[in-house]
Amino acid sequence: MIHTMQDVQFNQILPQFKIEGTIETVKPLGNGLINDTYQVITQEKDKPNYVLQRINDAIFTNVDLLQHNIALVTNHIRKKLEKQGETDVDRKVLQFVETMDGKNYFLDAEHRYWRMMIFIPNAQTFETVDTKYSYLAGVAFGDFEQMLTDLPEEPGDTIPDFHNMEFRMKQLREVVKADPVGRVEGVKDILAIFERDAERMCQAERLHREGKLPRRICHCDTKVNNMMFDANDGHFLLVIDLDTVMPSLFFSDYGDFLRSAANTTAEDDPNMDNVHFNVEIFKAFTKGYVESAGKFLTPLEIELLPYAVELFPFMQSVRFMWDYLSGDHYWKCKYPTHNLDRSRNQLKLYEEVCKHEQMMKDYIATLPIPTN
Ligand code: GN1
Ligand code: MG
Repeated sequence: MIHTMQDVQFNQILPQFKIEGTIETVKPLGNGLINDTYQVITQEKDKPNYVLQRINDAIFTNVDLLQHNIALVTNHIRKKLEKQGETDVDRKVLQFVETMDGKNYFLDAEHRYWRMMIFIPNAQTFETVDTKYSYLAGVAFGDFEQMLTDLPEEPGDTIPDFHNMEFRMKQLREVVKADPVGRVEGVKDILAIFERDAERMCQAERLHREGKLPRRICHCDTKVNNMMFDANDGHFLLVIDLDTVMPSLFFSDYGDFLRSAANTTAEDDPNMDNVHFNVEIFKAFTKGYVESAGKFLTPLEIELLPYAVELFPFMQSVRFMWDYLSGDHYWKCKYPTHNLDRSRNQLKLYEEVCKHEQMMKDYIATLPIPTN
């Protein structure tokens, strides 16, 4: 039985949750860069396994709001699925486990926040997708957004200004000015590219201020590995990692998915020759997304889809650079220039995507826009 890992005393945390069954093992799970995630396996075949997560409260500073949002979203989706007569509800929406005192997270003596959910059996995630899964992901994220269009209350901002490009530039400029770890001199070439394109990349916020672009409830972390598919026949099951579900400009989900899925390599590959834009993945995802989200997107939002594909690698490059210049406090790094490599990689992807702007526009123009 494993009851300690690094400095974590699992035997003090696990009994705080209303778990069924006898715990057999606890082991690390997944590739999240923000929270620490563990799988909790029970002995009995007829009892569920669980996912235990330590919430990174340096990033999600209001854990109460975070968990409130997630409960709001999962309860809403569950109700919808039940109403639609869905038979596999437990594998189509996350279910959180209450603590002994009826809360949806536990604060331990060392001031660490924990939450627990039921492990979804017979399901899998992918780090890369082919065109078939890309299409399914497009439909799925559009449907996910659609389900959230009538939430009974608006979720709060778990990370204010999360996908706000103006804010990300401001953050970057502040750290460039302060240069706390003396890294600015070495990245002047990249900073010049950011400044060259900043205004164009900030157009979404301007359009929002002018009342032309609405804020919608988005997932805001639509990386490929945040979706689960059935392990047997591959059908789509659910969207996971709901920490950043909040009001945002719609680009968030569309653009961020392609940022990870349509990169021909991993976001931290240090060899820039490997970074290209996968046009087939773009087409498949866009087709699926427009088929589902096209029901509620405005003509301007559809017109701006190619901009969204450019925006997300650009924004991610700025964010990785900000963390590199700050001294690497935000993302887990495996070596000293890890964030710098990530930033360069995302900038290369941005430049590759920009070369395909006309192709993206032409392709989107061929897609039928569904009516509600
Ligand atoms: C973080 O939690 P994770 O690893 O799915 C980040 C995303 C970035 C991503 C880059 C809350 O996502 O915004 O796109 O890393 N999440 C947060 O890999 O900052
Ligand atoms: Mg994640």
